[in-house]
Amino acid sequence: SKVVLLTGGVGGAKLALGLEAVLDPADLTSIVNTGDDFVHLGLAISPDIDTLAYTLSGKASVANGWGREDESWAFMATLRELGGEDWFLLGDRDLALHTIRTGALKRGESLSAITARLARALGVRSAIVPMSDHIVSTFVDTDEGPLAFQRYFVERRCAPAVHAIRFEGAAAARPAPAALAALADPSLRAILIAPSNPFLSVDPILAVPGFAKALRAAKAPIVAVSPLVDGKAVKGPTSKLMAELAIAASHASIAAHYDGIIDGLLIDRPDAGAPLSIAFAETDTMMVSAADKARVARAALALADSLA
Ligand code: FO1
Ligand code: CA
Repeated sequence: SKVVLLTGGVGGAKLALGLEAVLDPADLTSIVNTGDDFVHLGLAISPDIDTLAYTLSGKASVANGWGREDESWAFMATLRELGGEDWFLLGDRDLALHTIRTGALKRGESLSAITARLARALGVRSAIVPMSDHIVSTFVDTDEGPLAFQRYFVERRCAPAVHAIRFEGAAAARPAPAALAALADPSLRAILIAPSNPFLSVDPILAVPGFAKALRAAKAPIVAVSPLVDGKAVKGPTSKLMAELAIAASHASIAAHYDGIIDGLLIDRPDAGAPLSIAFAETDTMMVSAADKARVARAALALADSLA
C-alpha cells in the first residue's frame, strides 16, 4: 500500500522519517516544495529537496535541520575574506550537491531526474520528487517591499511583516510526471500533507495547476497534520505569518485553509471553543525523537484508514 506525502523542508522531513519507519520505504513518495529554490552564487539550490534527502539518509544537521551534520565551512570563510555574499550558508560538503545539480540542469536534465539520482547516491530508500520540473519562485510582499523567499527567510530572518505571498511561474508550471504518477497509483492508501508551513511550503505545491485535479481524482483519503502544537508553530514563521495575514492560530484555520482538499486533520488537541467541522484525530504531534515521528506517522495513517 503506497503513501504520498506533500511536504516542505524541516517539519515535513520529520514526518517522512516517521513514515519510512512504519512503512516499506519503497512505498513512500514525497512530493516536495520547490518554491524555496533559487540560484545563488551561480548555483541551483533546492533547500527543501536537500533537507529531505539529508534527513532520510541520516546526514542532516541535527541542530539546523537543513544542511549536513558532518560539515566544514572553509568555502564560506574564504568567500567572506574575498568580499562575497555571505548571508546564505553553504557548507563545503553541501556544495558538492549544488554543483552537480547546477551542471546537470545546464545540460538539460530535469530536476526530477537529478533529484532521484542524488537521493539514491545519498542512500535514500523512498522516492523524493520535486513538485515540478519548471521553475516556481516564492515571493513575499512585505512592508519593506517584495522579497524573494530566501532573502525574506534567511537574510531578513522573517522580520518584515508579510501582506501577500506569490508563487511566480506557478501558473505556467506543471506537476512533475512522477508526482502525478504517484497520485494516480490505484494502490494508494493515503495522501498526507506534512506539518510544514501551509502558506509558504504547501501552497506552492497546490498552486501548480494539475495538483488540485490530481488530488480530487485520487481515491485515497487526504489527511493533513496540523503544524500548530499548543496553538503555536513548532519552528519557523508560521505563527508570525498567520498573525500578519490576520488568520487565527487555530486548527480550525488550518482546516479552513485546506478546505475542499483534505478529508481529515491530525491535531495535538482540539482548539478551545469552536469544534472542528472536519474529521480529526488527536495525538501528540510534537516530533523530536524517532518514536515521536513514528507515532505521528502511524496516527496520520490510522486517520486516513478510518476515512477510506
Ligand atoms: N536556512 C537558514 O536559516 N540559513 C542558512 O544559511 C541556510 C542555508 C542553507 C543552505 C542549503 C540548504 O539546503 C538550506 C539552507 N537553509 C538555510 C534552509 C533554507 O533556507 C530553507 O528554505 C528553510 O529552512 C525553509 O524551508
Ligand atoms: Ca479525493
